[in-house]
Amino acid sequence: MNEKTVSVGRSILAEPARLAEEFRARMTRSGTFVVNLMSSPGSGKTSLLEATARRLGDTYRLACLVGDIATDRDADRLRRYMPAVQLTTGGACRLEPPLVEAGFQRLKLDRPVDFLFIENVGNLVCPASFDLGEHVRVVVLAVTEGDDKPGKYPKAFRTSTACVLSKIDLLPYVPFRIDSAIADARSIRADLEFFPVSAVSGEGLDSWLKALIHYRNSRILNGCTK
Ligand SMILES: Nc1nc2c(ncn2[C@@H]2O[C@H](COP(=O)(O)OP(=O)(O)OP(=O)(O)O)[C@@H](O)[C@H]2O)c(=O)[nH]1
Ligand SMILES: [Mg+2]
Repeated sequence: MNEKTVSVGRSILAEPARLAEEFRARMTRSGTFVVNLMSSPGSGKTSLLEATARRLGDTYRLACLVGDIATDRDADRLRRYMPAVQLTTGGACRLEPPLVEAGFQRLKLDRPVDFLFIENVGNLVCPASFDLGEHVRVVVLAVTEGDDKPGKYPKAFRTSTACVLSKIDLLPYVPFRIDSAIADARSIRADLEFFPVSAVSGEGLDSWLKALIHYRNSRILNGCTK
């Protein structure tokens, strides 16, 4: 250790991890199922949430927190369907638990919601390293991004339960082989579940919504914390 090194004697990730655990436990107790959506910029996270909320909003109470480096644009889009708070990171490439907690307080919910969606900052690298207190992590991969991406960004796929293959209405126009993308991702995480979806045509939404409800029922109603 040189004279410019300060030893703190513990992991700098220990405090965020503790906050995330506490948040998840609190959400479980209140019956709120938390979904952390990750993807590279523009893969269709907000569009997926808009389409999801249009369908789930009649039956379930929803809210969302949406992370971006700058602007309130995504929260403005999502507020049409559910309470939404924008978390602007001012340059940081991912959300972290203290920002999520602050955003949750800003939602000022008068009663617990059934689903809390967290749209992470568009980035396939940094968000994968931070547990936000979610019950399920979902990685979105657009067919326009290339079927070779899982192997190049393995942590996002290794740490996710589900992968939404988005923009499938564009499959006729791009050289994306769904089977290759699935095989690549499953070589990283064998039990990853896939949901090919188009937020534009609505294709695949039924299976995605069914899975969301199933995840919530199995983790919240059965009292499992993660
Ligand atoms: N054709 C097609 N376009 C889509 C689909 N989903 C999203 N898009 C388009 O893709 C672009 C990006 O979509 P967003 O939903 O803003 O993507 P995002 O992942 O939230 O983007 P960031 O928050 O900036 O990372 C927009 O022009 C959408 O209209 C889809 O299913 N099909
Ligand atoms: Mg977005």
